[in-house]
Amino acid sequence: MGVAIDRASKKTLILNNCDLDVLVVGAGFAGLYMLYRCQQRGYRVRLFEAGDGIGGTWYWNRYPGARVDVESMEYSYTFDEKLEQKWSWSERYAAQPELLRYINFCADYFELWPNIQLDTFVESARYDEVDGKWLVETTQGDRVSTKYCVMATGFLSAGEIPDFDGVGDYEGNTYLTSKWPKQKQDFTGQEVSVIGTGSSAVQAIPIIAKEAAHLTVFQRTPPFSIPLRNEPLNRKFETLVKSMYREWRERQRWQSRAGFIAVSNQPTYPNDNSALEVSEEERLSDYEMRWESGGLCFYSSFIDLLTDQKANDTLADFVRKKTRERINDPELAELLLPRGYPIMAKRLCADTGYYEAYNRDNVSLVSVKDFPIERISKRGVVVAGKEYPSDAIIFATGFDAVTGAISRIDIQGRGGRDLNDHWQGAPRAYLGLLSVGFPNLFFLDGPCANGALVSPMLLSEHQVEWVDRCMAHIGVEGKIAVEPKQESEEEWMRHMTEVAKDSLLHKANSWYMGANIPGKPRALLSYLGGLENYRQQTVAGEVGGYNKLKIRRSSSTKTVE
Ligand code: N01
Repeated sequence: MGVAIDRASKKTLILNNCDLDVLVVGAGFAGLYMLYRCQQRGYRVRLFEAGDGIGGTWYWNRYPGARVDVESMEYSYTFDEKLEQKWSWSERYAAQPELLRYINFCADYFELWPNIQLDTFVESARYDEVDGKWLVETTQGDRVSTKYCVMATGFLSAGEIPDFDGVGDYEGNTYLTSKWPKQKQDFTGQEVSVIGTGSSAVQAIPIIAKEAAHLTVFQRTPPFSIPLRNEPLNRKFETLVKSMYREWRERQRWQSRAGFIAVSNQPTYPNDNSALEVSEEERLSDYEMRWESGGLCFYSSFIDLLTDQKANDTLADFVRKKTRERINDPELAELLLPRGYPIMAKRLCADTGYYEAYNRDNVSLVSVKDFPIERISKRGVVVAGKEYPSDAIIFATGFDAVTGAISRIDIQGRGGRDLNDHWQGAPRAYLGLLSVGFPNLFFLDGPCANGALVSPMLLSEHQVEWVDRCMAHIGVEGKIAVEPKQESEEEWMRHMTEVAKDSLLHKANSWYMGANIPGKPRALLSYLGGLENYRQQTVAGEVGGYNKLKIRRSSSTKTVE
């Protein structure tokens, strides 16, 4: 097939009528690993990426302060022991540029570049039942046919700016955290507005506050945020992890709730006790230990924190008390303290100096909970009739999460059925991997899997390996169509509902529920059964030669039971 990209000049070839075994869409961690597995199998494979660099979310989210909030030693590929030993992180939580360096290093190391085509946005994919192939078209004019198509488009990749009146008339500069310019932006001496207080804003605000003449933050829902406690990577900790990486990874996979086990530089097990069945002393001791460790380790605290409101309240009260201590002005603290929804029902934030930024004279907060942003004027942001003049407005307003990137592609399956119609009301996908009526179309980190609540690295590796085995089982020769049986998809959807029935996630308006996007149906987008359970369910889906799938070869229809 030849080389798709000259990496130095970034020139791409337009592919016309090219015939592939596998097309991978998206060059984040999941897509690149999928490409690697396909190359290892010797498939005719190509990866299309919309950006002019690889890295997915870490390519686009270049806003000041962007860094991962899962520990670097755990947020890295787990499938290659040599790579694990070779790479060394500089910080406990790597910043965006270092993550991008790591991803590019991996692409070099695994020799992925020849099959990566950048600057290529997939516009449509239509299934041709006669040939058993997907016909894929891109905005730059490629037309390829492919037996399998793997959507590795990411669950936080479709950035969203709310439809504020007047944005088009605004005379200052606008920014979207999820599509930040490549060049450093200098806010020195400027009046800057930030809209939103989710994870992105919480990271960006303390840094922009130090630069801007004045920073105004528009907050609709106060987040729960835990100090990250980032630091240069502790070399003893690195040596410890590297000396037991296989065991560490197995514990991440099988004996953690969300895919990470490091707490205070030690491997730990999740706390399987109820927060309500231990003494207050024991409960507070667990919370204190996690607060001191920092970051997201509260996800592996008491087992009922996300299913029992009273248990949840104990942690929410603890975090509010700690947070209050970080804010000098008690009135301001009341505005910043999260209330009215369970802690962790929206994604926890992890910050470096977020609340302390509000102790500065040049930072002010405008609550838009009761008085929403009215419009954007020529000069700034208008709330309750008052204009807040701004030289720059930063939209830290999040994503059309989980389904957004897929739904922006025109996907038509068997009989011309539209994927957006199939997912109307709520997305449906067996194991989060395949949907009825869309043969040979796999989703990675998509809806109905547990991308939202576990370490995405572990989930995507597991899914890639599942897809790889499935494709190898079925093969790439001849005419093939694989999709879930109708009853398999329905059974998975029932299971998803069953495991979520006691969850407190329903009590918050979050991207987990699609509730941050006006008009998006409110539905749980992710599987809440936990990583270990998901892995067991997917492994069970492979027994008996994938007997939950309908596999058709050539012109004969063969249902593998
Ligand atoms: O987006 P968000 P994000 N008027 O949806 C507000 C991951 N991530 O980009 O909460 C006023 O969390 C909205 O208000 P509300 C992580 O999984 C990870 O920050 O809907 N405000 C909210 O405050 C995270 O969860 C990392 O009431 C409006 C904000 O905009 C996910 O990405 C770093 C509004 C959006 O927050 C998304 O995070 C960054 C309106 N009309 C992100 N519309 C790390 O690894 C929206 N908002 C550290």
